[in-house]
Amino acid sequence: MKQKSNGLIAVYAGILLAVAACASQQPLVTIGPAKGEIVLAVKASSFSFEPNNIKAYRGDVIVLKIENISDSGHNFTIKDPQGNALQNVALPSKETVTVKVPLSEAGTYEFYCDKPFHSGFGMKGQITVNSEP
Ligand SMILES: [Cu+2]
Repeated sequence: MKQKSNGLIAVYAGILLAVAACASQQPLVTIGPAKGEIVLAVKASSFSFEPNNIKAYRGDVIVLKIENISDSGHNFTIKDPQGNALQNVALPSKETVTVKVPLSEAGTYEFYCDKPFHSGFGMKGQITVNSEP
């Protein structure tokens, strides 16, 4: 009985480590300033967006071409720095969806998949928007 529960703890620890690894922040990708639209290709998979750590500039419009390379349906939700949802779009399996987001203010725009548990598994990221350089 005691041995059994120890094994269970080891399994949970392994899952936690795997989730922590998935959720790790990727290298920073800087785009702009462009004084206009900037197209950025993003890959969605189970459970990540790549890139997920983006730096951009106020006044630009980021045009995300999000390709869901996984066999599962996902979602892309992005919020402005105040936490208001700007976009909430479905990402069907093996399809590419275009999402346009005007970056009208400086601050952090968080994005994530709104399916249950997916953001907790690492399916999230942010666009840090700076004032013009
Ligand atoms: Cu998802």
